[in-house]
Amino acid sequence: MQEQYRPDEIEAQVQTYWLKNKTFHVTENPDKEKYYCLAMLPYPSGRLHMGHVRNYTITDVIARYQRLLGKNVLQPIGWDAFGLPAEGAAVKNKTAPAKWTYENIAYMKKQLQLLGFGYDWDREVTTCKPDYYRWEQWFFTKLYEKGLVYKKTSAVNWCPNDQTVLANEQVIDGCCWRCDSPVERKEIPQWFIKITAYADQLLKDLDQLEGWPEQVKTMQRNWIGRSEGVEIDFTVENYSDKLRVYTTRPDTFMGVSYVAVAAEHPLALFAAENNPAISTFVTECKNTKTAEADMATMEKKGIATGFYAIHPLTNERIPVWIANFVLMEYGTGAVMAVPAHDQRDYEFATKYQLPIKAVILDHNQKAADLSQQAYTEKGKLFNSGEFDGLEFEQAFNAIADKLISLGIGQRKVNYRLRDWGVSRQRYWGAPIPMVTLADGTVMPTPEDQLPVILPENVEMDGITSPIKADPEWAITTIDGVPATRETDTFDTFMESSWYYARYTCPHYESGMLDQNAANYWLPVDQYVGGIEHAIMHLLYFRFYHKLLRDAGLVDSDEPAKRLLCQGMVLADAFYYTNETGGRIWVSPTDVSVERDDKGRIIKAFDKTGRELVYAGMSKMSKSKNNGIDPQEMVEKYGADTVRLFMMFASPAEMTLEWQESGVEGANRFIKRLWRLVYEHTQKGKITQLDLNQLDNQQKILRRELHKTIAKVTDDIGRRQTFNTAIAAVMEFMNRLQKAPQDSEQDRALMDEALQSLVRLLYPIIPHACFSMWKALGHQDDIDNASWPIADESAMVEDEKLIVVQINGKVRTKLTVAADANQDTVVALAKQESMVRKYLEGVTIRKVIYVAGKLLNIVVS
Ligand code: ANZ
Repeated sequence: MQEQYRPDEIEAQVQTYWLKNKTFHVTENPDKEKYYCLAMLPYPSGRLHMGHVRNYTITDVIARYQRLLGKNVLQPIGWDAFGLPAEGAAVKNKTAPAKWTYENIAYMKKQLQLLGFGYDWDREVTTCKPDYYRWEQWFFTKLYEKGLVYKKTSAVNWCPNDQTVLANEQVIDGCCWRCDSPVERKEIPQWFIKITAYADQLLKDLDQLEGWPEQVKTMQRNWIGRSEGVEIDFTVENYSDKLRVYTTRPDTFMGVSYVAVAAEHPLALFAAENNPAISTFVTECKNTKTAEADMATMEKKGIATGFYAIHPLTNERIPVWIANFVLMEYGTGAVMAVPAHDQRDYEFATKYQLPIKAVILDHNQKAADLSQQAYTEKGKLFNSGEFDGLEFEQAFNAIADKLISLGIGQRKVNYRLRDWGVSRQRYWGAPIPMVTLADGTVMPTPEDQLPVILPENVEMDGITSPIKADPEWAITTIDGVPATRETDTFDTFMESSWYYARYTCPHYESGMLDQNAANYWLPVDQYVGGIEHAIMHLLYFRFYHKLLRDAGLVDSDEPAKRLLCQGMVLADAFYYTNETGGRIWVSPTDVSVERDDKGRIIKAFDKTGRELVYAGMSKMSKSKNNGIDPQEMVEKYGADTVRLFMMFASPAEMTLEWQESGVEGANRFIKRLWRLVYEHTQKGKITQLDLNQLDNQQKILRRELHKTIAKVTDDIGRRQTFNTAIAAVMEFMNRLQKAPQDSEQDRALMDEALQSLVRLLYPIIPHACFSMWKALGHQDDIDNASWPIADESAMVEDEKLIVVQINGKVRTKLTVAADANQDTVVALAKQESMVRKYLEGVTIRKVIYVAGKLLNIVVS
């Protein structure tokens, strides 16, 4: 072992060794308990950023810990390689998206290896390769055959100048990113997967996911948005069809004062036929269609249709309006408006002077004040005839039953979740494997023609997808019949929805999944990723697992048992203001700072000495130029230091503030440990630890050691509070460094301690621990060692140190048996000269004893 800690040397050596020996390669072994530890796969953007490093470090720590527990640990990695950024980069750099992507992968793979993550590289999956997406295409055709896939026209962003569809990211302030023309909405046919058929299961099974953060489950529940309500049919004068509305508040039925329909509703279209004002309004709504999230806050607009519906219980005539806040895609596309108790209806009614009729009493059992807003809470009914006095539940049921018995109502469960639109009009994605025959028949590409390969060697003009621009690409024949291929590609969420399953059998060629392998490894035991994926990715991921299950490919209901969402990485941000008032952000690595005595930044300067404004800590981002390059940090301090700092600086789910001083502290800690191991091993042979020979101080040190082992085990394994685990090790290290090394038993104890510490830290700083483990005398690699086990008997305190006070003043300290009672402790105290002295000639008034800690004798 070298005297100096040289991370550059040892890390390179150990990494080469791991790669050469395939240390982290695993196969299915039924005799061993499996553990599947997975990080969300990266998009190959070009370079790793700190967010990646944090994600993969946490995952690697868990994987290595589980490995030392003796489990068969699978930790794979791959590349989410399709996607829009590659197209932009290809145009900019005059290259092809494939080439750009593969180069990035090669570079980032090296970076991952430099960080020492224990991946099974034989399982690397690259989603843009045909051997991967062929199965995605195959599965899609199976879903089509099952009736879970359909085609529907749906709106896209359309640039009229470039004659192309734009992704949402390519629309900037309502204009095309390239030519700045105003973007229009256009309806085109697109493919959908029926995720709504699984809405109930996706909701219900959230309850199984005990190891998932509540926050994520709540977000998924809200996204699925189950609601129970009633559909009610209204008769409309001079209109042959019934007008069906969906409401979750049938209790407010007697307060309905108008009905509102969506601009695309058949009644609206019918009304528009002979009315130019209505027709204009309908077109306007179509072009300014807003996201559902904005519906509550957007300005309410509408127009009367001139039609009247009949309230079935009061027989009143109520006007039918078209309103921009009613969505055609939700419920029936029509609502019964109750402005007294619904805020949107209220705003609309106020604007267009429609009647507002209160039917729910407020908390004081009075009619609520409706002068400013609707009263939306539930309560007792009034103004509702036979239903007066009923509370929400009773009212809901009574009115629903009444409408059902009249044959104009039915109970209905609705979901906010929409079917998954998977068509993208982009090039860099997996081609959708559908064909249209000459006679117009649409069908899936037959299995023997899969995969439908995306050409990689293309030239991008930056406007049209090369497979759409090429007149040849789409031409094919199916059983001799001419046919054209679909030129749209899949949403890239498709690839990231099932990669976790393919990792279990990445080279399997006879099918999408090898069921033996898949069912051995799945479900994932621990999934780690960013909270930004709480909804879309994690929902598709869960959905896909159920699809795979129903196709007989996996036998579990959910893809991942436990989920950890790591927090963001923040760094200081600095700027100065230029002549035109713009902010120029300066990278924190180019800034020198002055701090006050609390360590707060008070002044900052760039390299030229210009004074900068300190803008606080914020998420590392390009826009604030405050990203810290992980590779630079690894080159400067070593991967182990970066890993240790990241795991120590804050709990995994919380934000992490990048502080170079903290990184230096982490580095110093490893050096100290290294030094301790070095000095210990330099002293040569060690005798066997003999518990009977240990003196009191040695017993205490050993107790601390085993308490540390127990705490670290619980912190890493159960609580996943890695930072407190590290803090415990550091605290123990401070004691250990001061421990005498005079006797043989001192040294034996030191040996036990170091052997344990090196394993406790192995998940976090694996390279240094790999070397130290060898130095501590092991032939075999630490990667195959077993996790230290806390010795229960060592943790039992057989003696306690009692502070003895007379009238609250400390007079002495006393070592007593741990199970000594108050009388024994008092008797022992009285024998001490320091105590006797103060008890002479006085009367004991009171004795206060805090078991195992303190004895206070009150005298006068
Ligand atoms: C009358 C009413 C009275 C309503 C009241 C609410 C409060 P959730 O819970 O999300 O399912 N609604 C129904 N379809 C709609 C559509 N296509 N576009 C916009 N709004 C629609 O919401 C159901 C409620 O949202 C329904 O209950 C309906 O308004 C409205 F005091 O009916 B309610």
